[in-house]
Amino acid sequence: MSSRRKFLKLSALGTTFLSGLYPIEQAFAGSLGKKAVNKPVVISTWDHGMPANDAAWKVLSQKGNALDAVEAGVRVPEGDPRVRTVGYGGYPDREGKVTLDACIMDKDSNCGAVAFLQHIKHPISVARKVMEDTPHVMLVGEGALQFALSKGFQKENLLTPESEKDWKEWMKESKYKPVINIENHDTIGMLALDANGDLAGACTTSGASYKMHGRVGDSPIIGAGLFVDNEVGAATATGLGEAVIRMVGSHLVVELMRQGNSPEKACKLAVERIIAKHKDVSDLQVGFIALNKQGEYGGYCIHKGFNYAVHTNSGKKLIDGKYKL
Ligand code: SD4
Repeated sequence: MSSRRKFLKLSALGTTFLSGLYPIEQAFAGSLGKKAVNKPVVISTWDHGMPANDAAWKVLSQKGNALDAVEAGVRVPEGDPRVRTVGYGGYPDREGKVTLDACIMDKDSNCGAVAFLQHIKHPISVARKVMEDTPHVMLVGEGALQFALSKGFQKENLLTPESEKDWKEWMKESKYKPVINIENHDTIGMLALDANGDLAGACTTSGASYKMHGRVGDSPIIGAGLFVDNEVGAATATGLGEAVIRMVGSHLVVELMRQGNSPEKACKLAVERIIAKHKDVSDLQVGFIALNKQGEYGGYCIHKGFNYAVHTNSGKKLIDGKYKL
């Protein structure tokens, strides 16, 4: 290329960079024939992922790391009583107790989780403390609560009058048949790729509404509700946890990406595996989202109705997940 043409091409790239539309790193990667890395990126399940992503983006856009971003992000729905299946205000189990599950995983495969945790508004932050301050990966129930209190978390009542009212209504018939996309639709799983190119993920929920006391779903199980491999990508799940655990869903999605599948294709193949292993999926909803090292992302679910939120340098959006049935 003549030096004049090179100059024109580079100055055009510079102008686009200044306009903020096309980060220069991607522009150069493209001009060198390498696949551009789209970073930072944060994606999360459902529409409450939009405000959660905003909080994560604040961290990412200031060159913060993916781990801090996902923790800050999912704390938003955890603390919002209007979000009825995460954290404070979440639907209780059939005994009227709000029991929470959460896990977090970083770029070095460090991970922490809590399950069947009561009275603590931000289980994701307790999960992070388990990861950072203990030799273990998971603490549950009373032990998790004692640990949280020892770390300065406050004991609170998480059952709001609204959730209590709905539970009492449910108790009249007490029929356990979760309504897909409604009673089971608010777990937040979040994945981020930071400016450094490192991945992390977080997943937090009050679990299936009106579950049996003591029931734990996929969300705090590393490999099921969340998995991160910094060489390949990350995935997280929402929907009926029992079906996700059976297939170790998020780990499966990451392994499918390792085999060369795009994030969306990997989620689709994992969903197909779940469908193949269950006789009747008419009432079964599962959705996955995934993000790879290039900053490509995708999602896929069994039934229509699942969506996920994305925030990149080009802005933020809510995407309807593609579906099988
Ligand atoms: C669970 N997977 O406890 C969770 C529920 C969920 O969207 O994801 N809801 O089974």
